[in-house]
Amino acid sequence: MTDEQKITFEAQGFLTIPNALSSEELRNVREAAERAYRKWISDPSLPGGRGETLEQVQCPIEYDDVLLRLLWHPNVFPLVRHAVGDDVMMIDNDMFVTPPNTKHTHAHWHHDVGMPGVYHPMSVMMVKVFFLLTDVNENSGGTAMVPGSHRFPEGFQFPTVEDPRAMPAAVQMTGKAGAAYMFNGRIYHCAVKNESDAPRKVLIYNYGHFWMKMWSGYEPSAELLNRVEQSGDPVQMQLLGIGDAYGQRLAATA
Ligand SMILES: O=C(O)CCC(=O)C(=O)O
Repeated sequence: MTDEQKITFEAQGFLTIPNALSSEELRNVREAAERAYRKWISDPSLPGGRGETLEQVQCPIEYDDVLLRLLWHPNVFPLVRHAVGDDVMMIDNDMFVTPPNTKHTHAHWHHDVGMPGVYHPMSVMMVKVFFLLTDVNENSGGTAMVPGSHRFPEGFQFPTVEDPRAMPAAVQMTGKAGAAYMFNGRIYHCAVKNESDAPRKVLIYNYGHFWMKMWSGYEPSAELLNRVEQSGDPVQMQLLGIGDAYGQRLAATA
């Protein structure tokens, strides 16, 4: 992380990474995402959410290694590792497709992190990365955040707003396909409704500490674990949860 990125992430609670993917990578990732989506849509037994305001393809890393490899993408993962620490692990991963012209948001204002027993304002428990697969402007159903809210005191009362856009001081995340952004899971955030005529497509990778449990339903399959174990790669193995709960951390050279 550059000094500017460190200060920005600490102060705002989020960081944008324009051009995280090269145009060739973006093309490959989009094709892989489309294949995964087609498979998922044709088989209702595959896990995820099939709602009017959101199609949520659960565990895209199980569908294609192109989607798996984004977990440790060299333009993004080092920033996540810096923010979370050397004991970083995947907590969940999703592909979100927000249909065009949604009637309301699929995610109102919330924090991702709120477990009791930890003073969250000073902690970085989770960091979530969004890779944009489509261009996202103010009207296309993107994430909004209150800058700095990851450090607001426990119990801070945000106003209740009917339309997510009415939250005072919020900023709307926009960007070109191929861009990424990452945020501290405690930041107050939401999605706005998609008022555009095009679907909004993102890949989401959520990271936490190795001693945490993965979100239920996101534990890697035996087949994937076996493959990653065979690779012998310490980063891949740790990200998928292979190791001792309280001793596992990446070496400086990994
Ligand atoms: O779709 C979005 O931009 C927001 C998603 C969200 O709220 C979350 O991942 O916790």
